[in-house]
Amino acid sequence: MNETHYQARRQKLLDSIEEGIIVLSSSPLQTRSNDTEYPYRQNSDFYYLSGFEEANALLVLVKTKEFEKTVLFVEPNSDEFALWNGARLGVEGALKRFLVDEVHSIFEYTNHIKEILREHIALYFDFNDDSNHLKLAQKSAKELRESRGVKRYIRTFHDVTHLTRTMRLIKSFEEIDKIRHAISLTASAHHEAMKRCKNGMQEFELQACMSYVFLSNGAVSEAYGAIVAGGNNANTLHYINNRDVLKEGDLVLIDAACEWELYASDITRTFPVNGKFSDAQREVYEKVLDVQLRIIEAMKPNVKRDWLQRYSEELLCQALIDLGILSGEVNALIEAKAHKKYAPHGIGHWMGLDVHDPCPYVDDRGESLVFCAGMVMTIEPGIYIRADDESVAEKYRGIGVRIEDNILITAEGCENLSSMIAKTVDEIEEMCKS
Ligand SMILES: [Mn+2]
Repeated sequence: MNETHYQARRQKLLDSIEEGIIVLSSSPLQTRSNDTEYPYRQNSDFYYLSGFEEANALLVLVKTKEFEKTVLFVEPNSDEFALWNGARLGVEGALKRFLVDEVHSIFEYTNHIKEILREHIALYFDFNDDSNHLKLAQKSAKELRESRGVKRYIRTFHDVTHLTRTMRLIKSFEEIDKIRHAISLTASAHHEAMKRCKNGMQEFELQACMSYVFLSNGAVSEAYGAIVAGGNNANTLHYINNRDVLKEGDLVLIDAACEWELYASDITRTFPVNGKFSDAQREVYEKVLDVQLRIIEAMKPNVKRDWLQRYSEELLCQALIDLGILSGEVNALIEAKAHKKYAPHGIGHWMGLDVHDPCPYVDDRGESLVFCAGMVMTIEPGIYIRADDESVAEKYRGIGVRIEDNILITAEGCENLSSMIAKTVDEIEEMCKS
């Protein structure tokens, strides 16, 4: 991705508004303990429009009927900071690198913002942005309203993320390349876990062997906290403790993936700790797999996301009936939400710069969006049967299965970007053996 990509995105954003000021902040640094911080991760919307990974920065876009302007505020370089942390890009460096009209020190923002806002009537920002920079912009807008001689002042606040996240729905080739790269490392990591897994290992040992694959291949971070859930732990949907023993005869569910240049992957595989599915495990597994394959097959342009969710619930409900876990008629069971006990979560989510990409699911009228080429969605059906659920045949108790892939909608249909990861019973047992 080069600077012209980011410039084109800013232009597209400006083209979508009539006039006004857009303010977007970088992520704040997050304290981990005392004076140490979590590794820094840029705000996805800010990054999408700027390509800038440093903290304490601000992007301001100006649009009037007569002209447009992009201003970046960055933290200036200092010898003191460089000594401890390495050099920042600084004002000159940022001006050289980015295709923006002006770059100023963030410390001059206070002086600039009032001038920038003067005679403008609309302010666009992220309603979740609680930075002091944004608060100052709002305060300046209020002061301008009350100053003498100001004819036009900010009268409307707009949610800029609705615009940026609508743009983020359709991924460019360059973005899809990054997602593909993240997935390729994640594929190796899942295969490594299948190969390494042995009875009696700790869940965190599998997590560690996956982290090794990510880090040793240059990924900076996991895309989210890894779930390595042996046996009944798989029935806790967000199990991230990963501190239990992997037992002979259990399945292990791994939902783990890396981020590559800020783009996520999100993959789940479930496999037997000892490398061989029991009959009951295979029955449940193949039901979930069948549901997943049928949903992916149905994904193509113009299909409504809502319809896909409903279809997945029908398939999961039927699977639960086939297994003898539910009885009755599919529509009535869905109406009564009976399947939610065993399949409680949605079928998938947008994925991109954020693992759960916060792009809209409905249009301005509240109608479900239809799939278009370039959208990326996870497909992750699961069936979860708690060990203490006496309403289910004993052989199924304690089994939790989820299978998750990352699907790109194409002009013709869709492409499973993670199709190289072992998934059928035979492929998984083969991988576990090697
Ligand atoms: Mn997911």
